[in-house]
Amino acid sequence: MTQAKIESIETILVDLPTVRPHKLAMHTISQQTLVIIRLRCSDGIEGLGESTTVGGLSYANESPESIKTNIDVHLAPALIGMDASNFNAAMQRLDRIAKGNTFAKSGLESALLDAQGKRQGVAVSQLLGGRVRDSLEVGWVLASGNTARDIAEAEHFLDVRRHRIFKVKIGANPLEQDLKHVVAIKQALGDRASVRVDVNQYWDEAQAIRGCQVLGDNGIDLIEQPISRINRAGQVRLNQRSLAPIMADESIESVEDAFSLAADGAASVFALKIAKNGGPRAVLRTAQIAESAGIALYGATMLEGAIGTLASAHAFLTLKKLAWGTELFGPLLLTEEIVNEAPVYRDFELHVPNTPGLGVSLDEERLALFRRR
Ligand code: MUC
Ligand code: MG
Repeated sequence: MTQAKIESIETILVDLPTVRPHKLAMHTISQQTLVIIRLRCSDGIEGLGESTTVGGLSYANESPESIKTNIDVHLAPALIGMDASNFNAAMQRLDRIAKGNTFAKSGLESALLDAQGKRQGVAVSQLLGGRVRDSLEVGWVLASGNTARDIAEAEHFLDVRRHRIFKVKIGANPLEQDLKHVVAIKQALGDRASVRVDVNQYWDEAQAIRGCQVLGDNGIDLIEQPISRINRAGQVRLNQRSLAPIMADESIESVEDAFSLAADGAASVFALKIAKNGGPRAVLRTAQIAESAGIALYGATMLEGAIGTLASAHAFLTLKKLAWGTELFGPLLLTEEIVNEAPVYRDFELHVPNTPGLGVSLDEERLALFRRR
């Protein structure tokens, strides 16, 4: 077999409406911008990847536009001409020429994996060592900002067997108001659902001490990123005193962050995101650190569309244990699809294709309709 080289890399911004405004502490999403990557190889094979973030620049230090520019100007030129099947050489070159930029790197690594899977006729999960399951439990994020509406949304998803894990977005409102909101949702759903919260770093330590106490006493199962990622000592203290487990999300911006959080004892659960680690292979390094440290795992999202969601899913399928399930619901938050094979959600789970690559292809007409000009 002659060696396939990376011939060209195209990045495409796609703006898609959401099914309802999605209110996070720092930003309300009513339109999500996907960053789609199309990597063409000299053997005619095309790999797809996605480098999507949320909330412009309000969530992380890469925006859709900076991701596109950094790939177009810096990362793609460094990859052109390289062996398309050598993930190690390609990703090590990117790490040499670019600090951080894990979102951009994640989409490129995903595209290389998709292309190689198609080339070999195997699923990306196979390239990652093999899947140990075919589907993943998927939770939903309640973020309408209204208690009655959140409860109605959760009841509906329980009825139609789509979700039974609900993560409530809080942090923007006064503490007592947010706590009342979450406790009311938990009381309405009772034992039929797992209710969790994501504070997106919006509490200070004093608020978090009270917040974690009330939430733990009221049956909330998991508390995600209650305080700033910068306050490591505070995270360690909260992790020691909170009844409900503390999950690190924003605290993990790299595999190295995962190691130091584990070493410090700053969280008992890690949110795994391909975008925060630099790709499906990179996120598995963070998972291995967690496994070695006895830290439990959750398959998290940056609200990617089908491509990024499946890239994450193929990695999560290979893990020994995913104790907290996943939140790979991104495609369900969007009103439009730009792929030919919409991800399959059934009986609380995402069913992941076992076809070559990621198992997804672009619908060129719909892409043309929604791509940014
Ligand atoms: C986050 O902080 O978890 C993931 C799901 C969601 O609703 O927001 C994102 C970001
Ligand atoms: Mg989070």
